[in-house]
Order: sequence, then C-alpha cells, then structure tokens
Amino acid sequence: MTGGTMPPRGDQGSDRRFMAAAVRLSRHHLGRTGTNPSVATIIVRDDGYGPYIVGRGVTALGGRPHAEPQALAEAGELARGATAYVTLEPCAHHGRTPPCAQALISAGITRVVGAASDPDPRVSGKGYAMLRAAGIEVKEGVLADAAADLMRGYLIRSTNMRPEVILKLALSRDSRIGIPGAGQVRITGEIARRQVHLMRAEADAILVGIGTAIADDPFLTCRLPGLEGRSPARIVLDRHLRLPPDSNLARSAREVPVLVTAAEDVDEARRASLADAGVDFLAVETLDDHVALPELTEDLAARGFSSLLVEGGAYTAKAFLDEDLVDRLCLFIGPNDIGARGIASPVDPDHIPPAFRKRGEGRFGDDVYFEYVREN
Ligand code: AOF
Ligand code: ZN
Repeated sequence: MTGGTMPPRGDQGSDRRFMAAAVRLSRHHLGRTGTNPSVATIIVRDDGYGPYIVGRGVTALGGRPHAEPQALAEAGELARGATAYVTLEPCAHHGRTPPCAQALISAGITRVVGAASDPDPRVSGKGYAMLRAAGIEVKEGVLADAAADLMRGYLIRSTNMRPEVILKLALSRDSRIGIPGAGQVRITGEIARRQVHLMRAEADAILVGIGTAIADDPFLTCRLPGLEGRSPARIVLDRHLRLPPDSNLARSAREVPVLVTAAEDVDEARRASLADAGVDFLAVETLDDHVALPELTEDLAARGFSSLLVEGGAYTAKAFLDEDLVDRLCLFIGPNDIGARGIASPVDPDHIPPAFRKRGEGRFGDDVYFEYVREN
C-alpha cells in the first residue's frame, strides 16, 4: 500500500486545476470565433485511480461547432459518468447547433463544473438549469474571473453593444510616443514587438488614425512565425480619405482586410483608387469634422467585431480616452528618453484616468509593461 492520498472526486484543488487547463485551452481560438466567444471544455474521468482527461474541445474557427460536442466526441463512451469542465455556461438554445447542455446530458456526464456565466438571454441561467433538471451535479463560478477575462470581448459586445477597446501604446522613458516627421521611431525592443504581434493575433480588428498611417506607413499585421494567418482586420480613421493607395496598408488590402472610415462627401477619385487596391469603406458619422467614435464602435460590433486594438497615434488614443471608450490600457515603456521634441503621450503610468486600476506589470526584454483595466 502506498501512503499517498487521492484527492476526493471533484475537490477544490482538482476542480481549479482542470478549470485552469480549460481556461488555457480557450485561449487557442481567441480572435477567431467571430461573434461567439472562444470557449473550452475538458472531460475528466476518475475510475478510482485519480482523475484523467478523456476529451478536450475548443469553439471551432468561425464559432461553430461549440466546444462541448467536440470534447464529447473525443471522449466517446468514456464521457459516461465523467465530469465536464466548461469555461462558459453550456448553451441551452437551438441555434445553428443543438443545445450543448442537452449534448452533455445525452452523453451521460454526471457532473459539470462551470466558470463564467453567459449574458446571452437565450442561455443565461438556463443551461445550468437544464443540467440540474436532468440530475447532473453543477458547480458554478470556478475560476470565473480568469475565464471571463479571456472572453471579455464577447462579454463587452453582449452588454455594451460595442467591441472591447484595448489601447496599446509604446512610450519612451519620458512618455513620448514618437518624433514629428521621423516616421517609425524604435521605442521598445524585439521582445515587446513580439508581444504586440501576439495581441494583434488575438484581436478581431486593429485601428490607427490617418496621421499614424501616413507617418509610419505600417502593415499592422501579425508577423509571428506560424501566426501570419491570424492578422486582424485593419481600420484607419480617415475622414478625408488621405490614405495613399501605394501605402503598405492599401497594397496589402487583398491579403488582410483594410477598412477606411469615410464620410459621405469624400473625393470620389480617391475612393475609387483605394477601392481598386481592395480597400473597403465604413460609412461614418462625423461631428465637428471628427469621426464619431461611439457610433463607429457600435457599427463595428454590428459587423461582428468583438475586440478592437487601438495602436495610436496620440490624437486617436486621446479621442478614445476622452470618449470613455477604452476598456484596457496596455503601456510598453522603453529604456530611453526622446526629449522635448517628442510627441507627448496622452497617458502614462503617472497619469492614468481614475476609472482604471492596475491589473498587472511585467518586463519584455529591456522594456517594462503596465496593464490597466477600467473598473466599470
Ligand atoms: C457553448 N459552447 O463553445 C460557445 C457557446 O449562434 P450560436 O447558435 O452558435 O450560439 C451563439 C451563442 O452560444 C453565444 O452567444 C454564446 O451564448 C454561446 N457560445 N456556447 O455552449 C461554446 N462558443
Ligand atoms: Zn453550445
């Protein structure tokens, strides 16, 4: 006999451990499930020798099939009597796929551990109720915050009717974001650059102002090896359609979508030459010659975008902050000063709007990183 003690079935520790694995798995399809959240399911059995995983699933590309039927298919008969760990309450509605709660019941799952709750009125509370009515033991809210954090685009779009807005800025040590007329200025290093590309891969869309599009001539794609296919749609705030047709953005518009905001009265020849390059247009309302951002973000949500990464410049960043549209603020701070000729950032660690609280900090090579989330 060994002296080891096996954790009792479904104890706190193993529930958290398997849910943590499910939360990590749910990250795999972030930014690739359309209007659906990227959800994960892990099916765990215990035949008396300790728990082991028999099925795993994550919401498929485009949003369907959902996570649960994929994990159940992998588990097959081993799902009978097993526990399912789901990062979101299983759906209860007949949408384009049958209800996942029913699939769990039919497969003989006897216990369900859930993390985040679903604000979708077709699901909210009903998924868990269906499971309980079938005699399944349900434990809700395990690692709910961690799961919701990865679904925040979906949750914000469901409740606020706009995408989650993530403002990312690279600052010099003295809080400058560039130098007028100098094009792209290297502020942060290679490791921070890779992290930004990962953020791009996980976002549905990325947005810059026309000033940055002209000054930096960026691609705004994800160029991490193996993740090139995960570039988000690129949006330029460009009320007067000043984006040059030979810019890197316009020239790559057939590979990765480019959407330019255009008012009704823009020059038709400009519109035609950008359209020839494959650029698409977003009709926008303007207010005092500026794009109306609350309306724009609503339109983006209606088009199915759940997360929007705003990468500057200073004017655009300030406009989103002033409209109180920023949900998450990500600051990468390089080790060098730029000096007084640099463009001042609208925000830095000593000037964070009061609605935000610090969520984390770290290092990427020589650069430091601060992340803040809006409290409400
Ligand atoms: C799950 N598992 O993996 C996901 C769920 O349009 P439909 O029919 O695909 O339904 C979309 C809703 O399904 C979405 O609003 C959310 O409530 C839920 N997403 N549910 O059981 C999953 N991705
Ligand atoms: Zn479902």
